[in-house]
Amino acid sequence: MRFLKYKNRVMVKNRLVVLFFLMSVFLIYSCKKSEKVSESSRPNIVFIMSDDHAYQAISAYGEGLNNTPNIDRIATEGAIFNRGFVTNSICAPSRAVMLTGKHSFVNGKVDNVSPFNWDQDNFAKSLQKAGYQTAMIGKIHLDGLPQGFDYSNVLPGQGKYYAPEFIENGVKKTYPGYVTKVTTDIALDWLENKRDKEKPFLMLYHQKAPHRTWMPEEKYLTLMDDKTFDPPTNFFDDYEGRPAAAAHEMGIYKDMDLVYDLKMLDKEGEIKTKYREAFQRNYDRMDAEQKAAWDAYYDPIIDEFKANKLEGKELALWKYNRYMHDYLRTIQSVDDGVGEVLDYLKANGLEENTIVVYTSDQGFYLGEHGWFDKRFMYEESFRTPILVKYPKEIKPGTVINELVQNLDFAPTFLDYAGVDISKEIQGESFRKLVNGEVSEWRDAIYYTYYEFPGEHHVKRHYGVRTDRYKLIHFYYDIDQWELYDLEKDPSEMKNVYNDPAYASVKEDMHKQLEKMRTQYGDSDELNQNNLDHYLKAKNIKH
Ligand code: SGN
Ligand code: CA
Repeated sequence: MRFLKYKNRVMVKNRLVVLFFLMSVFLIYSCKKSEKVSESSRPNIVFIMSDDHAYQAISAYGEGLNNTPNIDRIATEGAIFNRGFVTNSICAPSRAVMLTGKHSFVNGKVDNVSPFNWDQDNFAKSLQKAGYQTAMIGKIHLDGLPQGFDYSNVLPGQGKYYAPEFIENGVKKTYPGYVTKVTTDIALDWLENKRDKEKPFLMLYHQKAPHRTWMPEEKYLTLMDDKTFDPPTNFFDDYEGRPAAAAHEMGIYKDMDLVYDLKMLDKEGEIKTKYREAFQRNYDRMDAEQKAAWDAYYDPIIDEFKANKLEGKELALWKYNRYMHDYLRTIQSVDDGVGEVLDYLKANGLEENTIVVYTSDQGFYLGEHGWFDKRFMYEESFRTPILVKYPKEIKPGTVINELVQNLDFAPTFLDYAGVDISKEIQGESFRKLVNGEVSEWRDAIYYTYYEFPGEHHVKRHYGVRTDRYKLIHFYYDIDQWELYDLEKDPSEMKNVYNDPAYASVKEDMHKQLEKMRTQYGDSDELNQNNLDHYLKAKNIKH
């Protein structure tokens, strides 16, 4: 009996061991299998962003200023957004909004001066946790080591056009050559040699161009040289009824520096301007060959400029044309880079399962209201280009006219990757919108801007935009309300806030504004806090 009992026990034990073994094998196999299946189906994401790229300067938007065949490919093969907007039209805050999916007054990066808290959640961190390989390449404009990235190679601050410095995983080094090309090469190198090819990837590929001071790449110095650009119809704006706009310091005629912005660095040193030395330092970064190409192009223009002694309207139009040529030339190199990345994806069988987004950190004025730069809630800087392709899901030639904001990128990427979207995120995924699967979408968007007193003199403001109307409140050293009927006045030349014909629109828009402020958690008190911090950081006495 004893022996039988023992034998039984051994048999049971053996069976258990076998069962345990089989279960383990099954578990290991099934886990691996499900991991593989879900990982291989998760889309890769290439998030391309340039700095200050106006939608007017992308040929897919049809303004006819230039030709960007590669950026246009994203629209042709995917979707173009006609009402893409930012929440705060300035560089570093815009990047913080994109990463966190939260408004500036929530993520804390309200202006280019305030610090960014990398410890808070961002979508790259979430994707990394979910098994993505992540990389951040190019301009980030947020101090500190980027968090959420397996690899980072970023420009310090604004970055330089020639012989740019980069910070690779925290270590500084200088690259010879032109920044746009260098950034593209780093991106291609990461795709080909540095990432773990077994995992889905997220790559933020962010160009410095076409940011001021618009220094073109050698090969594009003469691009469109025979083209004369006509300025927008409101180039000679008198800012009537818009005192905040009148207070600007971003006029092409009034504020552009002849040397720093317009490259009139004469060898004789006769053209003396406030920022001549600063431009000399940028020029000196070029090597001998680059300088020779630069001089061959600009020297005759400088001679002609000195001989012609233009004034008034003629001088304004000359400045506008110099600006447009340089600005658009820097974009041509950006477009080349987009082409190289798209070609890489195609050649490596990654095209079908990769989402490619092209956008800018905000829009930009190309002479509208007589301006360069951004910051205002007026259309050209409030809007931003957004083009998205994802062959697996998005129909070629899709056009989106709904109000979408840079606040929506984080939740959209998480949605595509099948990762939970935290309740704290304030944006909405536009995945279903692009697929035509939603019948309801937001009918208004909210905006804030804080960097005043500051460069370009754009006063603090916030506002709301619906499909047709826009209400803006400028505050701090001014208390000015503006209302625009975008259908009748798309160039925003006529402030109808005090027009009795718009009394009920005004009332509705005030209600909309309050609704937005409550929904997102903004208030006058928050504005005051942000203002106090800013003035302290800039050492300005209140
Ligand atoms: C620099 C530019 C400004 C620009 C800000 C912000 N001046 O200060 O013209 O408005 O950046 O741009 S420059 O002399 O340095 O070129 S942002 O895109 O970084 O927000
Ligand atoms: Ca910018």
